[in-house]
Amino acid sequence: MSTTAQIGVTGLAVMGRNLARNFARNGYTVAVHNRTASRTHALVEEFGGEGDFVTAETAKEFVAALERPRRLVIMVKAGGPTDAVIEEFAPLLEPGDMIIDGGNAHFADTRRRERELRERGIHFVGTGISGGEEGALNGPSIMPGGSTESYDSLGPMLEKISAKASDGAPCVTHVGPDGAGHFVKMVHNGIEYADMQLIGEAYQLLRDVAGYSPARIAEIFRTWNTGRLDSYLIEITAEVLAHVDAATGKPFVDVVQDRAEQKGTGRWTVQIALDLGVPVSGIAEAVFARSLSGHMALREASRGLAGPQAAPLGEAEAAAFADRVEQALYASKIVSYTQGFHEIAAGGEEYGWDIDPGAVASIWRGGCIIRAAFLDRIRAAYDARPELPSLLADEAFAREIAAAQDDWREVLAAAVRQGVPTPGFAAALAYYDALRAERLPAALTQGQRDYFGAHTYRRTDREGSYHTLWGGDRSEVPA
Ligand code: NBP
Repeated sequence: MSTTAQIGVTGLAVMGRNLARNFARNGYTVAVHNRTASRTHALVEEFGGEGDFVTAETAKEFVAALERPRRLVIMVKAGGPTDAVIEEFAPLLEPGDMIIDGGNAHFADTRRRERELRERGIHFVGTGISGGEEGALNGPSIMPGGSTESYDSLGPMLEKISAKASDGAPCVTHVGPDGAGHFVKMVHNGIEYADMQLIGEAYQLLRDVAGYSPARIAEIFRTWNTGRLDSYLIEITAEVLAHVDAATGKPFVDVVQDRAEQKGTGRWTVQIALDLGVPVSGIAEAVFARSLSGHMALREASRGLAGPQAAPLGEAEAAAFADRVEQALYASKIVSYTQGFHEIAAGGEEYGWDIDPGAVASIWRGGCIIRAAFLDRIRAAYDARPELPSLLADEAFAREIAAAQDDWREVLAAAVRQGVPTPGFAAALAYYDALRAERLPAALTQGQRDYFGAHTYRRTDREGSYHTLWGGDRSEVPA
């Protein structure tokens, strides 16, 4: 066995197989390995002509096939399987070697693995990879964490196989140390949940309030995709809505069960946001909306509940309403990215990662599910002001929201009047209104907390903490 492979991939299901082919197509010699060897042989039989593969049946053979320092990519099911594979391979490695975990690991697991392997001199590079199987083959967006030293060795290879943005920039950057890459991938997926939810709400409003057919809505999404909403998700939404079910001749969207799953990274984004104290309300609503959709018994039991009676709009009104929905969708989208980037900043601060938000926006411009023209704008906002406290503080975004807000409110009012659930739009607008509010009812909350639990409060006009003697003469005492 020659030690010629520049990189190895173990775990050859859809993602690993396509990633291995991507490396090979880019001129790298790739060692390939899978727990079940038949997958390894199938890969080489089917795609061996695409480049140089070295097949390995055992872990020992696999490690022996790699040039040093070794670069070993794991693409197995996240969780226990990743630990099992690390356990199998780490004893065969030497200091300076690199293990790249391209699965959807929880960043806390990545931090643990990185720490444990660092003690053995091995670089562990938790790497977020987005773009599904298509992206893995033709160019994903890649979010590596781990040490700078490992990125020096891996960066050029990852840049080669990554997606390229419209300006040719590779969609990969060293996000930060240890779990930073998987953290950013997690938030990417949370934003993806929110984007999909907002698009779903726009669709439902066009269907129920404007009274449009799926085919007509597909046309509207196609038009939107030529403007500021230009994105992969809007593009595929038009495709899905235009699709007709071959078996029934009905719109495809009408024959698919309306229950979605929520698990993994979307849920983690919200759980971690709660731990960090970051209000990602739009992402949370997206996760909850999926959760609600899956509660079939609860939905069945609630079907008879009263709702408003409202007729669809007339033709001219419907067209005007569709334009308003575009405004509401765009404004809500700005808010969900604002929330996602806030979580990235908070995670970076908590774990000492020093993440460059402009670079993150930049590598999401190609390859990944949330790729969108809009990300160029986010990158520009952070490039202009690296310390931007919030995307809403960017003048250009603030101006756009100012222009959209009347329509945004109108759309929500129509949704409420007609009983169309729009939790994503509503959460986004509530976030916007709360942030810009002069006063929030949190003052009252503090008063209540002081009343029942002597939790104390701060005053607007003086330093210090205070408590009112609610049960006594109601005089105020310093706490
Ligand atoms: P799966 O997540 O379906 O995992 C299947 C692979 O894991 C097979 O190679 C299987 O080997 C291997 N494996 C398992 Br399961 N248990 C193992 C163990 N104990 N020891 C060794 N190998 C084990 O594959 P995937 O859909 O290609 O995804 C791979 C990773 O990429 C996952 O972490 C996923 O979350 C992530 N990801 C997926 C996508 C996507 O669109 N699918 C996108 C982005 C990231 P076997 O063949 O012997 O059973």
